[in-house]
Amino acid sequence: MNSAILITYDKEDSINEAIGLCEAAGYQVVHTITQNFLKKPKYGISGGKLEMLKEITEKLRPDVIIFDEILKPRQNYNLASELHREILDREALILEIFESRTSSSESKLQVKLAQLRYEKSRAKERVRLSRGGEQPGFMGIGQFEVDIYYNNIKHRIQTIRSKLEKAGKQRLLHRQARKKQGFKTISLAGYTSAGKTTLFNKLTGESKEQSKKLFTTLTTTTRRITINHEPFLIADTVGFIRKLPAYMIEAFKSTLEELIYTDIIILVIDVSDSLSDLKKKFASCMRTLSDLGVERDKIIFALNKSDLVSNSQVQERVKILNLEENKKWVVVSALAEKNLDELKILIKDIIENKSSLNYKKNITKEFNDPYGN
Ligand SMILES: Nc1nc2c(ncn2[C@@H]2O[C@H](COP(=O)(O)OP(=O)(O)OP(=O)(O)O)[C@@H](O)[C@H]2O)c(=O)[nH]1
Ligand SMILES: [Mg+2]
Repeated sequence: MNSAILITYDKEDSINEAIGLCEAAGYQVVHTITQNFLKKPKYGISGGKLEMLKEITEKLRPDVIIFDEILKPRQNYNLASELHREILDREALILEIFESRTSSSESKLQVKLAQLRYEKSRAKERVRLSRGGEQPGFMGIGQFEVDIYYNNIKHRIQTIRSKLEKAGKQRLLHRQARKKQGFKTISLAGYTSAGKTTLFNKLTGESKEQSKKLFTTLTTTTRRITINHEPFLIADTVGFIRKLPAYMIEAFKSTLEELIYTDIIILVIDVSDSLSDLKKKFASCMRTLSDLGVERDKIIFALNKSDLVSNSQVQERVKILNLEENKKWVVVSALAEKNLDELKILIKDIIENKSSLNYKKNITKEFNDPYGN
């Protein structure tokens, strides 16, 4: 396993999530440095922290340094020149995880698209750095080559887009066929590691990989289940994460699009999270769903991992998430198979009385993501 020094925010939730991401990408974190502001212009971190980081890097000799924020090419370059190590920012790290996890040809294309867009957004500035002979690998290239490099990325993006469009059309045909056959569809959505696949397995009797690692699932799987003698199709999807730039969500759009057309979305929420994490993750999920254009009233909230918290803690969380006025939530434990029947009853009720219920809309407004994502 490769080793990494991690730089992240000075908060327990951030530290845990960042370590989770590092491990998911196959890095062992040998040291963590925290700071409450990571957007300083020159290095992201302060000069004092940089000195400390230099010393520790000398001593521990990690393979990479992981910076849990999005770095500009200039900042990345500045850090790399001081530390003589490869620097991975949050986006690059997530891309590495995605890359190692893809299995279907569609998800490979999606990840490639995200990588190219990452590359494209940095291409111009990287080339500008190279003008001063500063950026290794771009030394001494002229405007002509710069244009070729940039256009090449653009061209590859175009090619992948059209392939993905084709895959999207294929999905459309599948959807239409399912509709014709009279299947109602259910999709599981939620923050990464909330327990979507565990719930999927329990509802379908499957044994798809579930794990503590973030982003275990990248490919959508659909299975048939029966609820009260009625057949449904249920799909597991890629998890959400905060501070994901729009283009990455867009890269996964054809997969996530299923969420727009599905009859019911079960938004899986990990109730065992700390309150601040719970709120942030919830806001981030609601934002992503609303960005995708999902109708608010087809969401069921499944408060999962209830085996890890007390009843009163669950109630507190229901209040905090403002779910009380909304009748469409259920407390479950996928692992302990608790209340899964209640979940099924809720699904059935909604399908049967879809129009007769009146739900509160615009929950996203009350939960603005502090990171602006
Ligand atoms: N205690 C407890 N653990 C759970 C429960 N549901 C899931 N887990 C655990 O949470 C971890 C993540 O579960 P997954 O089902 O892989 O989560 P996911 O939402 O599919 O995650 P990604 O595919 O990475 O987005 C695993 O270690 C599960 O065993 C639950 O109800 N209770
Ligand atoms: Mg999963």
